[in-house]
Amino acid sequence: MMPETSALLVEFEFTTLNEIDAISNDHVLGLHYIGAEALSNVQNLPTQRIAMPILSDDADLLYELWSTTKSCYNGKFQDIAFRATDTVLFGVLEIDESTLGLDNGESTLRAATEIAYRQIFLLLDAKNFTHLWRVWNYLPDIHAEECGLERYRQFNIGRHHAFVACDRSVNNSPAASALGVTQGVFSVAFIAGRTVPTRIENPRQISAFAYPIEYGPRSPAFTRAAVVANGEYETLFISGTASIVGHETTHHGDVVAQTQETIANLAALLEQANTRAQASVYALENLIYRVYIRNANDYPQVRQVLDAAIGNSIRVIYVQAEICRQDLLIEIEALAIKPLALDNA
Ligand code: 3EB
Repeated sequence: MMPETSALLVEFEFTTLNEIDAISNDHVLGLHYIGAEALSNVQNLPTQRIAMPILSDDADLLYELWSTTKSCYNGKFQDIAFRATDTVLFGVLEIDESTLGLDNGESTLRAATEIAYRQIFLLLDAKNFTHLWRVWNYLPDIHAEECGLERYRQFNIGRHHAFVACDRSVNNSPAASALGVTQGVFSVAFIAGRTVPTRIENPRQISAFAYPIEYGPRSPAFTRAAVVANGEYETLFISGTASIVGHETTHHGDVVAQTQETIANLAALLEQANTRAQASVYALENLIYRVYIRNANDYPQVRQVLDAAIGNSIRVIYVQAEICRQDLLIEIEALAIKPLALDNA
């Protein structure tokens, strides 16, 4: 007999499509729409438009769909468009900073970020999706100065304030990425659920939420990776990972060495996840990757390093993006979705 399980079952699927006609599937939660010209919304689905040039030659535009094994319902809450089942919620919000009309000389990105995260936490509290699992942040003009501080740092202040204001500890942050975009407005996409994620930190790095003040007055609220059980599947979300050891950027100006160091950091996270599972569940060869490269010219070299270290049959897309620290040339995020082994087989 199968044990009685609660109704909290959901299984993710993740598909990359080069073309999309009509998504008639009510199991789709939402999507990431990626490419230099990814400027339109896709049907009525929560869509995070990521206007970044794709460097690999798979396609000029890609659609990364998040779906589940259950039917989803649609919702709107303030600036958030979301879709959800009874156990998982995918939401997207965009804030056009030029519409905020601040008159107090405050950083518009800091204000927009605080608004965005307050809305997210309000929605999650109201719907009892207590746990934020994974967040993607895309910031226009990430390196520009605003009110005497780089906008990425202003973003960190706004995010930190919202966590504190909404009684969320930054030590319990979600997995995340934060990248610069050259087109489009500030956007945040997120996945939340009712189950507690297991947060994984990297022993080679200081936790981002504990970075020293030299990286900004408020530390970045994210964890290095998170594992969530969802129904018959377990999902590993690996945050944007870079060539950082301790809290310092390593290999300045050397994209090959930065890529190798980044892969060493990814491997360290997998080791933590496998130790926790007491089994070799995760391997570099089996992850799905998004690779952000600052200088498009570096793409062939970066690709060579990944091919040599991980193999050339991995699922990966390469995009050109600004990375939050000016001395970082590359950042890699990853994902794994594993069926849970049946204990009673
Ligand atoms: C780092 O390790 C690189 O601010 O949410 C990676 C992933 C980075 C997420 C964020 C920042 C963020 O500090 C930068």
